[in-house]
Amino acid sequence: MVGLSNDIAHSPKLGPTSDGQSIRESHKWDKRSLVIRGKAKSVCTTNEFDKCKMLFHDDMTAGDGEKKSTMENKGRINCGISAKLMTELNRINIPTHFIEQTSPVTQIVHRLNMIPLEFVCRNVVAGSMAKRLGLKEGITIAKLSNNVFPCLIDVHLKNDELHDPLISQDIAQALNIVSEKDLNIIVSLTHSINYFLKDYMKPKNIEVIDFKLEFGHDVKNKIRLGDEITPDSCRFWEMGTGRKMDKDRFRRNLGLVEETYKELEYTIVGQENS
Ligand code: AIR
Ligand code: ASP
Repeated sequence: MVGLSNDIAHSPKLGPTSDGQSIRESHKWDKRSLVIRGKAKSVCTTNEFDKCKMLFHDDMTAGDGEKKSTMENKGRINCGISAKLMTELNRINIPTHFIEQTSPVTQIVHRLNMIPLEFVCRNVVAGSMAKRLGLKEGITIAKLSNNVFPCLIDVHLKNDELHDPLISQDIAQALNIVSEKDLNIIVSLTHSINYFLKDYMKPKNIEVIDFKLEFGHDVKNKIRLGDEITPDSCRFWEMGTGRKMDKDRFRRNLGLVEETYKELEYTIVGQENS
């Protein structure tokens, strides 16, 4: 997946270099006005150096952009859901980029220098994990691990050309993409976000199967959650029935994509903004 805020500060060139040097170019804050168009969002600088504007689009892609479509109201739905969830996270002192929602499809966010990694937290086997390991979707990680692990955290390198390969935490450090200290902070934040999300969705009768997070440093070098938390980036299953309430409806041609996104918007944001 194309990282948005990934690019906003410095457009890191990723991919191992032939001489084995760090694959992450040194970061310099760019004072020019920048607009970065990603697959589902755009980010632009504002006249405040430490803030950006994020715009949510109606585009819908899957398979690293191979499958493309648009869905009416998707920008509004995802903008509202992410704003609500990140507001709740900020409230419980989990630092996110979110500052305020300024229109149905725009947010003002902290400007972040994104770490080009995706952190996937899994509570239940699904998607690529099921495929890669030949496991049935739906087994909890707790059951799979005889209660040793409540969840798993996978790390992927953000690189569309390489199809966001799964890497290890060691590789991420060895390639100098993230320091050990920052990695520990991110893993701890990911666990906290998982507790929050599961607790928040449970009374809504929704199980959090897995989700993908992206982090970056703000201008004061503090690590914050960036990007989005939406049905594009999470798997949500209705409890009891297992009905899919996320982007798998689009990825797997299950139909009722817009209806399900709207239902989720109503459940999380409380009302439709239309
Ligand atoms: N994800 C991963 N890359 C992009 C996204 N959105 C999210 C999926 C799913 C989780 O990460 O939406 O919630 C795991 O995805 P996968 O493909 O590894 O099974
Ligand atoms: N976000 C990625 C894409 O749009 C992967 C996915 O969600 O399936 O291609």
